[in-house]
Amino acid sequence: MLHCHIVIAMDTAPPKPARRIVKAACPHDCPDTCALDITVEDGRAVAIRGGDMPFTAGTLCTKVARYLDRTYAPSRILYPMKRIGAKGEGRFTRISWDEALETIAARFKAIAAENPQQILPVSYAGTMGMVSYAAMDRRFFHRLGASLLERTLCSSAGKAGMKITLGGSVGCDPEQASESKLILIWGSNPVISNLHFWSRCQEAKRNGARLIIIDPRRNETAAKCHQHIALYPGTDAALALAMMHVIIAEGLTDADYIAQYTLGFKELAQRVQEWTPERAAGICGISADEIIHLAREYAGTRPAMIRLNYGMQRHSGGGMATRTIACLPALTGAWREAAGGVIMTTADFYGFNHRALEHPELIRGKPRTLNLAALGDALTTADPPVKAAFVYNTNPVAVCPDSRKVMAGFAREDLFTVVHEIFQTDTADYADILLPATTQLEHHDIHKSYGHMYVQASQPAIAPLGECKPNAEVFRLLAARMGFDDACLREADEELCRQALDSGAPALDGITWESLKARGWQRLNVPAAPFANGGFPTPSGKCEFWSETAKAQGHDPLPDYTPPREGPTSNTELAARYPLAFISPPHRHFLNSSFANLDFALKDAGVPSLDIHPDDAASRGIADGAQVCVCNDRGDYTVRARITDSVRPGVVSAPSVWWKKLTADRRNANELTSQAIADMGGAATYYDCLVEVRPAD
Ligand SMILES: Nc1nc2c(c(=O)[nH]1)N[C@H]1C(S)=C(S)[C@@H](COP(=O)(O)OP(=O)(O)OC[C@H]3O[C@@H](n4cnc5c(=O)[nH]c(N)nc54)[C@H](O)[C@@H]3O)O[C@H]1N2
Ligand SMILES: Nc1nc2c(c(=O)[nH]1)N[C@H]1C(S)=C(S)[C@@H](COP(=O)(O)OP(=O)(O)OC[C@H]3O[C@@H](n4cnc5c(=O)[nH]c(N)nc54)[C@H](O)[C@@H]3O)O[C@H]1N2
Ligand SMILES: [Mo]
Repeated sequence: MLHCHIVIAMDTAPPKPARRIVKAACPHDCPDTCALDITVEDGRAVAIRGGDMPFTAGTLCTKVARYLDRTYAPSRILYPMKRIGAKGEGRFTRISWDEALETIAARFKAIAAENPQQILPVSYAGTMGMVSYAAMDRRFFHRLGASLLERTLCSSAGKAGMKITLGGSVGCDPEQASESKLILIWGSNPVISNLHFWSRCQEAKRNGARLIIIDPRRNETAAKCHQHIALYPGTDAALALAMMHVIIAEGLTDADYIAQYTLGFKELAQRVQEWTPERAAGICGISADEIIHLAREYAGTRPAMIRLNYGMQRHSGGGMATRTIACLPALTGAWREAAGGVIMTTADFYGFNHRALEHPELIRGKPRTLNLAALGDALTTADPPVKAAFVYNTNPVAVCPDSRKVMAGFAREDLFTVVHEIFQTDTADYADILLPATTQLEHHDIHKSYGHMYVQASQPAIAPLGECKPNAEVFRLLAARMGFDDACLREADEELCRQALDSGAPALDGITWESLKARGWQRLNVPAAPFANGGFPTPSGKCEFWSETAKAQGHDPLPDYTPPREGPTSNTELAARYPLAFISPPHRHFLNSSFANLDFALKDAGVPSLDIHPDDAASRGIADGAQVCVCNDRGDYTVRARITDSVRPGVVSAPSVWWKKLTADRRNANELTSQAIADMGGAATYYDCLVEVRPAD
């Protein structure tokens, strides 16, 4: 009997669930764009690991290692909803997709009949996949005749600066950094925001390289570098000009590289003559000796890599600063080695077919362009007014500057707002119609990176949860409801992935959607040392110290220093009232405002805080751990003071971006930041911001 029972039990035991590994890519806005291996059992994702793409090599950051908690979070939006409370209150009731699409189409048709430019797409970088970021959505809004949006929150100043000097968003390969002997980490915090580049730095360090970081605060990375140069925010161009002064004055240049592969050396030499180390030292708040030693060490070490990152270009002069620093490696010939040169973003190496993805020819006439960095003004003062906003891939109420104005805009009763989201963000609370979005595990996408040289295919591991839909699907459905019959508004996601690769760019030779899917990733065909023999994508093909492009845009054709708009020496009137420079860089446990609603990240993150130097705290009667009010003319918020000499005197720093509604005073750092734009690229200037800090009563 017993024997028989066992046999029967074995026969009826459920079959072992089929286990498979799906290759995906991290969609988040981070230079690393990690390869992901998702383990799926019975239709459920059960594990996430780093994939075998060489740059990210199997490791993930602490946030994305818990991406399954994001995908399966109980707080996900799973169904379309309509608002039943006041704007901003966050009360909704479930509706069908049919009702949601019908409501949106009816409102869009009515508004478009008056003037379609009264409709504004509001999107940014919630996902960096080409299908979800800029494809069917662009086609839809172009066909509709909506206002265009300049997407400028992050990097457009730096990209514009790079374009002037190097011809585009190109540079050396960050993966080569392990072979460098000197790495300048400039306006960058790789331990927090570029983890796999930091692994390369550590390898280099073990091989005897020196690491020097240039940053107003001793950030998490600075603590692990050999030297920290704590300059005043927004003064990097002055430092670079003085470095060039020393390099040229002391004959430390690579005359042969300059002669063959650069333009305008004579004019540059003349320009930097006036930039003595003493002059720059006064502006940067560092010593002339620091500058002289840095210049000598930089020019005298091979290979030498500069890792520029976006922190240094979130300033009024961010474009010019990037343009200026980018001149350094051509002066010393650092480009000759694969592990030398400068890199801010690798994005332009890809050569994806953006025209095919976005169909700009669907734009009729000349619609106006509104700038996301000034969304508050766009929603409150644009003429003709914005009457409908379709928000996706972004949480503007939390992340856009001067956010009191952004909230005032979204609170307008006459504004019709659609939000397509994974979670009920600060922005979602203002939606009239709230639509459920898929996470990366639930849709196809194709990825470039801005911090390495690999293309990746991201494949769905699981079916969409609830009634969630990917971005492209929502715009296909909406196009159909609007009666748009263009064939390109019906193309499927995988078709879009193929089109991204179909550009004829040599960098994409041998890379097809099918070959990408098989392996998950492929390296671009870009040589290890791309500019060893010149060949820059500038009009002259050379590194342009003198730039006609800059001149045509109304900028100085030569490298220069543009002071901060809100600086203690450049704006003394404002600094008398608000003497502290306020920066609000990425938090270790958040990804902009993503993850900032998830229990695990909030638990690790603690409470909103502000780093302040002991001298600045003492003169204001601020005790460590005290609640302080940070204020300027734009707004104020309350945070806990952390007294630390990791920020230089005169600078305060508040890790960001918190969801407003999850903080005690329902505010965040963007109460303070300004809508003023940078010198280039229409870019936001988050870190060009003066404040005062006082004990909160
Ligand atoms: N954990 C985590 N990782 C992230 C993000 C996140 O939110 N969290 N965000 C992602 C995104 S969207 C981006 S754009 C990147 C951002 O990452 P980075 O490009 O590295 O930029 P930031 O972190 O803004 O700034 C880097 C450093 O610049 C410093 N800095 C500020 N002003 C100046 C200045 O005037 N000069 C110099 N030399 N330094 C200055 C800051 O103190 C900071 O330490 O990180 C990505 N990765
Ligand atoms: N004070 C201050 N403010 C800053 C910064 C700072 O350093 N300081 N950094 C700035 C920078 S560098 C950046 S890049 C911006 C980032 O600003 P955003 O691009 O707005 O980034 P997130 O805050 O991560 O919000 C993205 C939203 O997109 C949603 N999302 C993700 N995937 C999808 C999808 O497939 N479909 C849809 N429909 N939605 C999706 C996410 O759930 C998330 O709520 O913030 C800027 N704001
Ligand atoms: Mo960013």
